[in-house]
Amino acid sequence: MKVQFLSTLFVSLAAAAAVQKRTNYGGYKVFRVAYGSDSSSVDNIVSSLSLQTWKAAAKNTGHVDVVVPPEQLEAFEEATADLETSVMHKNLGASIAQEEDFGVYIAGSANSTWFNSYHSYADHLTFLNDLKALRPSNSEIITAGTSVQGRPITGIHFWGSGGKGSKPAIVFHSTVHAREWITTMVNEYFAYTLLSGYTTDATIKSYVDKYDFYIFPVVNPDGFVYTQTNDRLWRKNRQTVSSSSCLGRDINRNWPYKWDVPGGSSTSPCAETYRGQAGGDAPETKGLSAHVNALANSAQGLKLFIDWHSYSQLFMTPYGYSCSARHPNDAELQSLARGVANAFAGPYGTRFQYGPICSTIYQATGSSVDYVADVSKGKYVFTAELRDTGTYGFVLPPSQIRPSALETWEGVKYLLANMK
Ligand code: 0X9
Ligand code: ZN
Repeated sequence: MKVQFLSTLFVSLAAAAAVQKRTNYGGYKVFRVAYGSDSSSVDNIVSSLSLQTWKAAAKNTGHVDVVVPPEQLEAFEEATADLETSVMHKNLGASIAQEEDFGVYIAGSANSTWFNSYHSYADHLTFLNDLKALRPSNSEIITAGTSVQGRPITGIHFWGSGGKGSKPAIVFHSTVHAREWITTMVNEYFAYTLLSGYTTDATIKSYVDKYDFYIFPVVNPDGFVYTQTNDRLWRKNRQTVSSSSCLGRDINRNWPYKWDVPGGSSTSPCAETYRGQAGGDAPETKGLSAHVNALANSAQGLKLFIDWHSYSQLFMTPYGYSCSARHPNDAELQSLARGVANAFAGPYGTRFQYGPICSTIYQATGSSVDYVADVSKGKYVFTAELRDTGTYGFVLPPSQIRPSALETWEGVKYLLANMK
C-alpha cells in the first residue's frame, strides 16, 4: 500500500515537473506573411523582434510563417501593417493541446486505429514491435546507430518470399526534424500497410517480394522526445556545442557531402539550420549514413531512399546544395516525381509541387538526399514535404493523419510500380 502510494506520488510529481518545464504556447499566434518578390522587409521584422519562423522564405511561396508570443503581438502587428498577413493559429497552445490527445495504446494490438491520433515515443517503439508480430518470420527490429542521448535509432526491416536481405533495399526516413509529427505517422502507415496486406493483397505481396524495406519512423529520437516533454516546436537534435549555450545540430544540414558550400546552412549554433562543427559530426548522421552505405554497397544495392518531412506539399529530387547542378538521372527522377505528385492528388485532390530541392524550395546543404544520391549512390532518391500548405503547418490536426497517409501511400505505390 505504502509503496504504491509513494510510487503514485512520485509519478505525479514527475508529471508535474515535466509539465512545468514545457514551453507554454498559450496565447501565441502563428501568422503567414506575404512578401511579394523581396523578403528583406519581413526578414528584418523577424530578426529585429527575434521571432521564430516555421518556414523561411521559400521560392515556391512568397510568404513566411512566423510564430509570435503574446507580448510581441502589438509590435508585430505594427511592423507588418503594410504587409498582407493571415492567421494560421489564433492560439497555438490550444492547437497543440488538441493534437496531444494521444489516447491509450495497448501493446499487442497493431491495427488501423493507431492512425487516429499522434503518440508518445514509447508507444511508437511498442507499435514497431507489434508490427513485427504481424509477420514475425519475415521482419526484424533494426537500429542505425545511437542518438546523442543514447537512444537507438530504431526501425523495422521486412522482406518477402526470397528471404531476408535478398532484394534491393528501400529506405524511408522520417522525423529527422523533431516537430514534423505527421511524417512519423505516415511512414508507419507504409510499414503497417505492407505488413498487414501481404497475405490478402496480391499487389502488396508482389512489392514485398521484390524489395527489402527498411523503415525508420523517428530518426531523431532525442529531438522527438523533447517535442513531447519540453517544446513542441523543437527541430534539431540535442547535441551541445562547446562554444555556445545554444544546442542542437540540424541533422538535415550535417551530412558530410558539400557540407560547407556557402548559403545552404547556418554556422550559428543558435540557428534552426545549424550545420555542426564538421560534416557528419552528429551521431545520428553517422549512424544513418553508415546504415544507408552498408545497404548501398551490399549485393542488394539501394533502390529507393525517401526522407519524409513536412510541411508544404512538395515532392523533391536532388540537389539541395546547388540550383545549377543536375543529377545524372534527372529526367527520369523528374518524370517519377511528376507521377508521384499526380498519385498524391488521387484520393482527395491534394496538390503537390515537384522538382529539384534548390529551385523548388531553397538552397540546403548537408541534407540527406544529396549525400545518398552522390556518395551512397542510391538509384532513386527523393524528399517530401507532406501536408499542409500552411493552414496548420507543423501542428496538423489528428483528423488529417489518415487522409495524409492514404494519399501519400498512393504516391509510394506509384514508385513501387514504376521504378526500373
Ligand atoms: O529545410 C529543410 O531541411 C527542408 N524543409 S523543412 O521545413 N522540413 O525543414 C527542406 C530541404 C529539403 N531537403 C531534404 N529533405 N533533404
Ligand atoms: Zn523537415
